[in-house]
Amino acid sequence: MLQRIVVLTGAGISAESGLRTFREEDGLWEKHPIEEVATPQAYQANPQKVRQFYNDRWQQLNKGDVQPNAAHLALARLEQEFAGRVHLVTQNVDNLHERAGFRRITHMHGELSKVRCPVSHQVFPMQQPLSDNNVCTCCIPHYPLRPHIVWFGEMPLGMAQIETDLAQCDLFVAIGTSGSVYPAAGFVDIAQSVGAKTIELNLEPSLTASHFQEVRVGPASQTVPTLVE
Ligand code: BV8
Repeated sequence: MLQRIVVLTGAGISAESGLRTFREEDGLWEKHPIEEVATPQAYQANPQKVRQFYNDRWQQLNKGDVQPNAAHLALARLEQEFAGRVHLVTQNVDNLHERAGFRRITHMHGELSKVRCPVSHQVFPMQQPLSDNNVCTCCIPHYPLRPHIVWFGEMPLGMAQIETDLAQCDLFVAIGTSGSVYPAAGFVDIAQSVGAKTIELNLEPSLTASHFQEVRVGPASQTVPTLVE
C-alpha cells in the first residue's frame, strides 16, 4: 500500500486549460527571454516590463475561459483517495490545482495571484495590476509591490518540506514538465535514491526521462486520469 506520494507538475498540465507553456513553440519565453522578465536583475533594470509580463498573465488567468482540466481534477481525486499521503509540488504559478479542489499544494516557484513587499516579504492577494502606485501598506515609506514569483537565482519556496517528503516517498510522479529547471528537475533522482517508484507523464519524453522507471507519453488530460483510475 502506497504510503507517501509526491507529485511534481509543470506548465504542461495547464496547457490544455489554455495557459501557454514556457519552452515550446509560441511559448512564454519565446517572446520574453528569461533574462528580460524572470530574474531580479531584469526587475531592477526594467520594472515596468517585468510587471507587464506578470500583469498580462494574471489577467489571462482570471478570464472566465481558463478552467482546470481533467488532469487537475484527477489529481484532486487522487488526494481524496489517499487522504494525507499526497504532496503536490507545482512549478506552476497558476491556481488551477486549487480550483480543481486540491488541498495540499506547494507552489515552489510562487503564485501569479499573489504579490509581495520587497522589504518586509509580506505576501498579499493580487487585487490590481502591478504598478508604481500599487504599494505595500506594511512599511513607511511604502514600496511598490513585486510579483510573488521565484525568479531565476532566487531560492524556491517550501524546499525543506519538499525534501523531507521526497526522502520518504514510495511513489514520485512528474507531470507536464520539461525537466529544464533545477532544483525541480533533480527531484526524480532523490526519489530514485530512496527506492521510490518513479513515473513521468509528458507530451514527449522530457530532458530527464531516462531518470524515470516509467515514461507515459500523451496529453495530461488523458494520461493523468488513466494513472489515477
Ligand atoms: C535556484 C517563475 C538556488 C517565473 C520559474 C545550471 C545547471 C543547473 C541549474 C542551474 C544552472 N544555472 C542556473 C541554475 C539554477 C536555475 C536553473 O535551473 N536554470 C535553468 C534554466 C538551467 N534555477 C534557479 O535559479 C532556481 N533557483 O536554483 O536557487 C539558490 C540557492 C541558494 C540561494 C539562492 C538561490 C529558481 C528556478 C525558478 C525560476 N522560475 N518560474 C514564471 O513562472 O514566470 S521557472 C519556469 O520554468 C516555470 O516555473 C516553469 O514551471 C518552470 C519549468 O518549466 P516547465 O513547467 O517544465 O515548462 P516547460 O515549458 O519547460 O515544459 C512544458 C512541458 O510540458 C514540455 O515538456 C511539454 O512537452 C509538456 N506538455 C505540453 N503540453 C502538454 C504537456 N505535457 C502533458 N500534457 C500536455 N497537454
